Amino acid sequence: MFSIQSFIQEKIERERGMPVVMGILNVTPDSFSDGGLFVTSSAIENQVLSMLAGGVDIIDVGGESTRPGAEKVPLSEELERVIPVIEWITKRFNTVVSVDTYKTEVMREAVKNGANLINDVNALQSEGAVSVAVDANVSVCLMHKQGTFLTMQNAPSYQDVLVEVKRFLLERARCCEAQGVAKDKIILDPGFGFGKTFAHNEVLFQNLEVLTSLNYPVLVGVSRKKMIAEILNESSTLNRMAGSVAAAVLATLKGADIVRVHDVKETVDALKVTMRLRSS
Ligand code: 9MG
Repeated sequence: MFSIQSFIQEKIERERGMPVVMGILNVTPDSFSDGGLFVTSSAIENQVLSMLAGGVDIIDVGGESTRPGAEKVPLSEELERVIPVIEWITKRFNTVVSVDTYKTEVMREAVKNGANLINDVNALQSEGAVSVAVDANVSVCLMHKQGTFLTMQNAPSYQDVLVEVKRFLLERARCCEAQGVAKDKIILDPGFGFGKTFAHNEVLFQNLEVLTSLNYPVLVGVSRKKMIAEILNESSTLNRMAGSVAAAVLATLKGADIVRVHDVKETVDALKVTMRLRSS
């Protein structure tokens, strides 16, 4: 059965320290960066083929945008959006598929249809979510966020963001393990932009080593996010590629094992060069 830790280890050994690249496939009409681009089946197919050609390792399929204030999608609609896509990818290609959802029913159907990883921005806190992961024996990504999707960016506040994010992630990992999720199937994720100001994101990123030394793989997702825009003073999401690639490379140098990105080929190329030319 697929274990994310072995998957990462094999890739690192095979490809000179290269991290795992997770490509984002939003099948939503309203995602913050590529909303509406991948809603027809030919657009989805083209995007999957382009990510595979670019060197993607995991395709993360999501049917509901998690950007602040995004409209909630009814369960039936989310299922209709993501399940055929997951089934299509897993039947045709030998690639790992993750499902980006916080809804237990979507997780259950996704793993039945071949998803090997549950990427949950709610860290498996929905009723029954941990049981789905345990019963299907799949890997999970536990992400930190403060507050609800609707209000999380209103006034995020922490005494010490690094300490609180670290504590939350370790608590969730231990809680999942106590219920039967194997340790080698858990990924931690600080959740950049989820209930965090620019300053909070900056502290987390600058101190990423605190999280990457916890003995769990760490996923970093900053691709095209507002924190990149704020540094670049760039409002268009499509002009954030170079900044996003730089952040993915730096995250990897700070020990991140997985980077979640929109621009797969550009990120893979930058990582290949970095890994080949770095001193050790
Ligand atoms: C779905 N999604 C959006 N941003 C994300 C991030 O930073 N990490 C993970 N795991 N998922 C995300």
